[in-house]
Amino acid sequence: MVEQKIKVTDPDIKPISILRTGSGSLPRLDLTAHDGARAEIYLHGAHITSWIPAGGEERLFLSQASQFRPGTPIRGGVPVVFPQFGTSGPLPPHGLARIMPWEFVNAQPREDGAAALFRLRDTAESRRLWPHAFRAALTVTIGGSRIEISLEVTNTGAEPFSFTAAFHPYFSVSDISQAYLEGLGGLRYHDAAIGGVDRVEESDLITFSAEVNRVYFAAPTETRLGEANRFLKISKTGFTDTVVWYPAAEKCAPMADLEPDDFRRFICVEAATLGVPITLTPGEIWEGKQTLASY
Ligand code: TA6
Repeated sequence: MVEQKIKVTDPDIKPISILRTGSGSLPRLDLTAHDGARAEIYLHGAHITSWIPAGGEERLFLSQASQFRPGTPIRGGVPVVFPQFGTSGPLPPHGLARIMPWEFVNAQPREDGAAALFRLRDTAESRRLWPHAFRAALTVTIGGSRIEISLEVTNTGAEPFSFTAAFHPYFSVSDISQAYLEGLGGLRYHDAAIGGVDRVEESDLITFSAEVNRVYFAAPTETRLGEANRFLKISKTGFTDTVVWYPAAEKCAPMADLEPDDFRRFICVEAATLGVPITLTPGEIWEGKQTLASY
């Protein structure tokens, strides 16, 4: 395992980031804040695979059966979805960002934690699949009980383009049958699990027994994921919608990069913009954020 200490702005401050060789020999940044909050981020996809709040425990699910291979998405953590959500267009499912190698720009101590910046630009290969010039920047900021994940997309070309995007976090749960999600009551949603119908959410408290695969449109800034003994406040800005995905046993079983009973161990609550795609004119920038606070 190769370890390389990298950019620390103040020599008196202990290193906050180490670039390692992670699973599948892919490069991974290990980021630590002064208060002990930690995150691991693969340059492949700028994919966060671990987040441990200060004094806390792992809050992300990462599949033990995940592949770590160029061109293949990592299963679990926080996939970055861009410029296509799911299979809604001609690109690979959930777009290009999660299967491309990102550049690590720097890591900085912050007053209340630490931040790492990653960048992605269009390449000949990306333009073959999606013929647009873009720059994407992902910033991961950790500290205390929080993590903030920010995606900025710039149109660096001469023509406008449109895209859909999301953060697709897999939250670790100790027991899915005890977990509940609050804050989506009264919203219109599209339900892909039951034949693609549109409905209105009747309950403000969603529990997970059968498959859930829903896009909640014009979703509020905050939702809350509760368990018997812990709680996650999930906030977003810039993204209009919220996607909730729980595969249940039937959809989990055929997935080669999940263990058969992994459906018990995670729930995805995604900050997304898919109802109305984002359009950027040349030079224009869009930013979306998801912030998680663990209690
Ligand atoms: O966000 C929900 C979803 O689009 C589901 O339809 C489900 O397929 C999931 O994401 C995982 O997609 P993936 O391409 O990572 O297998």
